[in-house]
Amino acid sequence: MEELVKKIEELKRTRNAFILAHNYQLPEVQDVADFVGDSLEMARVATQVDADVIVVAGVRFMAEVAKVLNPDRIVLHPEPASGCPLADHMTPEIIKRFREMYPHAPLVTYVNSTIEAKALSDIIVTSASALKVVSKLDDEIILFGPDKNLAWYVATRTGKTLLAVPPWGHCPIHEYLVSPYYLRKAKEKHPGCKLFVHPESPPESQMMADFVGSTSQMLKAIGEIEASCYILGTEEGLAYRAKKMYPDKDIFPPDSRTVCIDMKKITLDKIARSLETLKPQVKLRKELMEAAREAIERGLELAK
Ligand code: CIZ
Repeated sequence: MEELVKKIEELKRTRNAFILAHNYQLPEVQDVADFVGDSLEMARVATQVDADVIVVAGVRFMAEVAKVLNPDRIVLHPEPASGCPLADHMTPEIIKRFREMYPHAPLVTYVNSTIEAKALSDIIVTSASALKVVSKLDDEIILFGPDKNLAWYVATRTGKTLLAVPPWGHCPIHEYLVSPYYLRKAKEKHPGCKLFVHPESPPESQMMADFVGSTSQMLKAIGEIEASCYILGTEEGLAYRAKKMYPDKDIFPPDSRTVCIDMKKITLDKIARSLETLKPQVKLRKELMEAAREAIERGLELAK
């Protein structure tokens, strides 16, 4: 592994490349990255880096966002099969049906969505920005997709009506493995720990939590909510990042099976190969990129 890391470091220099990694990536991928964060942070950093090549260690929609915000740079996604089942719930056909039924409601779309869905949306949010952005809107009825649990989280805190597009959209990891059943087992295994839960988790799990927030908000909250140990109710990669930031605290994922297989498809050897060959590059249709960029930028502006 040491050899591979050296090779990647060398390729980064020769290619003038920058590696962005999501908080859910494999530990060794997080360690080799120039920046690790959530998708909002990754999107912001992507626009500021002075690199010819951006490597996105994350799922497909994250690589697409990096390309949309950096259309003139080479954006590499080392494993194009790293997708997001949550994103796939919100198809253009479903969006059209809801738009027809609620022609006056804005469509606020979670960043975990396809480029086609983004291009049909008014505003793009992340789990870190959704609450702030929706609170700022004058509208009381809002179409929100594709995550029904995040819609519930925002609706309960803003008092607005968020119609989930589609009503069944969910992330399988959060829906089934950050469920009350696994959280109860985690609390039994680690008594006395604070329980943090991601808003992609079911309402019943959110109601059990000491804190509900995005990955970046959870990392911040560990520093603010005093405890000796924490259970992070989200994909297990975040616990690695958190332990690096807070070496004196005990931090656990809810269960060893809370793993997003798609996130873990990005490996060091794929990153090295990608930097060597400058493939696979993210290529998107111009009109899709332009429409998506408008919605993403509106969301970034409102998130300020
Ligand atoms: O926004 C992101 O990066 C995701 C997918 C989760 C989170 O809360 O950071």
